[in-house]
Amino acid sequence: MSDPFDGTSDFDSAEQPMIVKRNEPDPVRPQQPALPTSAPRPRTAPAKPPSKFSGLDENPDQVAISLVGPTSGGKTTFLQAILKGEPDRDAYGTWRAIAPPKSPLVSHLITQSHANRFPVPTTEPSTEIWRIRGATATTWTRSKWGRTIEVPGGPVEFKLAILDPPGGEFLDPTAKGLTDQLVKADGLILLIDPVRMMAETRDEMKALLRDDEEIHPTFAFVDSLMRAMDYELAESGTGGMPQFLSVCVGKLDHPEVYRRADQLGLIDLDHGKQPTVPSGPAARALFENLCRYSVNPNDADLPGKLTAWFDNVSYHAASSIGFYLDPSGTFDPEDFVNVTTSDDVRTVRRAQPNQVWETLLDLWTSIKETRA
Ligand SMILES: Nc1nc2c(ncn2[C@@H]2O[C@H](COP(=O)(O)OP(=O)(O)O)[C@@H](O)[C@H]2O)c(=O)[nH]1
Ligand SMILES: [Mg+2]
Repeated sequence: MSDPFDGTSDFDSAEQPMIVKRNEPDPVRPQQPALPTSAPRPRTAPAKPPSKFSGLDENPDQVAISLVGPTSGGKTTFLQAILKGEPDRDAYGTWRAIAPPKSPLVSHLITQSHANRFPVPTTEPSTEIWRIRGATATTWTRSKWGRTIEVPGGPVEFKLAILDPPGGEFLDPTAKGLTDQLVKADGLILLIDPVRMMAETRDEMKALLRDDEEIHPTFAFVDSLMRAMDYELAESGTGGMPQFLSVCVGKLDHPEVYRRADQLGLIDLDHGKQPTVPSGPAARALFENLCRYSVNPNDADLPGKLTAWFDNVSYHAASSIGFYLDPSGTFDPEDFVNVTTSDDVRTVRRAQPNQVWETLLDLWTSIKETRA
């Protein structure tokens, strides 16, 4: 049997992006977003200190979510995917991100997206708020005479607090201006970068970094971040971390990451046009496997630490660029690598984000439902 990972994939043919026909929705697809695996425990929101970052103090009743992860872990690309993609409409309704178009971050993300390129590494810290606005999916109910009535989804909005720092900023627990913003968020997406954890990809990761850059091990990053947030929250006297945490394994499209997930039997090919690792137990199993076999032995302690710190943890696996699909929109296990490299320039053949919006919306749903 041929091995889809034997290096014969068409890495070098820089293809033009092409239009791919949307598949019909899967009729057995659930109509509502999946709930996180562990039912969130209701808790009283702690008194949060007032923010210097104005956007987070406006509409304090509105849920705010922020994205964290080590340098080069894929945060900026995840934001690019939010701008580019949308969630599965059948399950989540229609959503969009309203972002300041003239901000250097947003204009850069859009320019790079139009050129099918990854964003260049962040050098200036960005702090801004994006409004995530949607209409929840239409549902149907039965009238007392047995007629089917359409109940249109309502408009909803929450905040995505962008704290996109250049390398290493989160590692200094005294670095004000970042951790004091993070504690205002109701939910955190912790982006896990498998490429820095897996022995198969570690050298590739090093090659992508500049000479003066070092790879931050995942455990060291998360441990420092939690200690800094704990210090910020000390005054409000909470028990554990009050935020809802979504642990999101990123870069699923990477052939080695896909191979690991496939070997573990976690890939779902039946769900639609792209392979996915379903949120919940499957994504958790991938995360735990990456930690246990990480090139950095401390990472093995990460799953246990996170569940000790946070009461509400959910698990996802995503790719900001998605798998390459053939022009008919079909996944081909012999030709799914979505990044081509030519003269050191990395081009995305066609970005179709995988589970990025779903990760964001599942987290928002679990926060909203617990608060209701
Ligand atoms: N294959 C793949 N590579 C990714 C993905 N997201 C990010 N990367 C790679 O990781 C690098 C760093 O990503 P970036 O978003 O700048 O990380 P940040 O420092 O956390 O903002 C990118 O230049 C890409 O090479 C993804 O979804 N798939
Ligand atoms: Mg960045």
